[in-house]
This record gives sequence, C-alpha cells and structure tokens, in this order.
Amino acid sequence: MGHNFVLLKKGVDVNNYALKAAGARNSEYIPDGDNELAYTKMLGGGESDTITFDAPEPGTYIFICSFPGHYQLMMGEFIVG
Ligand SMILES: [Cu+2]
Repeated sequence: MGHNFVLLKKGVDVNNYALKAAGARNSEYIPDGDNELAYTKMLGGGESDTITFDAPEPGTYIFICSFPGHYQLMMGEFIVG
C-alpha cells in the first residue's frame, strides 16, 4: 500500500485518469501520457519525497493519490492565485 501526490494538468478528466493510473502498476501508477504537472513517487508510512515544479498559470488544479481506489477520498484542489 502506498500513496502519492499527483497534480493533474488542467482539463484532465480525473475519473478517466484514475482508471488508467490503476493499470499502471509498473510505473508507480503514473499512466502513459503527459497529464501531470508534478508527482511524487509512491510512499509508505513514514517515507517522504520532495518535488519542485514551476507553478502553472493561475487557476484551480486537481491533485489526487493515484493508487488504485484512493482518489475518491484522496483528492483536493491546488489553487494558484
Ligand atoms: Cu493513497
């Protein structure tokens, strides 16, 4: 069991993305395509990761955990003002 932080590009359908992510076991549940602004590796309890990325244009972006079945509860909004 693991968790990650995946920040989706604007316009990416989160349900469709999560479905594809669930099948991307060999790539830590990051599916093919260029749908993410940034993401961490899969992390277990007590682990950490650090990422840096340039803020996208102002707006509201969706972030999820892409581990299968998690995104419905592990989802939030990343707001760039
Ligand atoms: Cu998770």
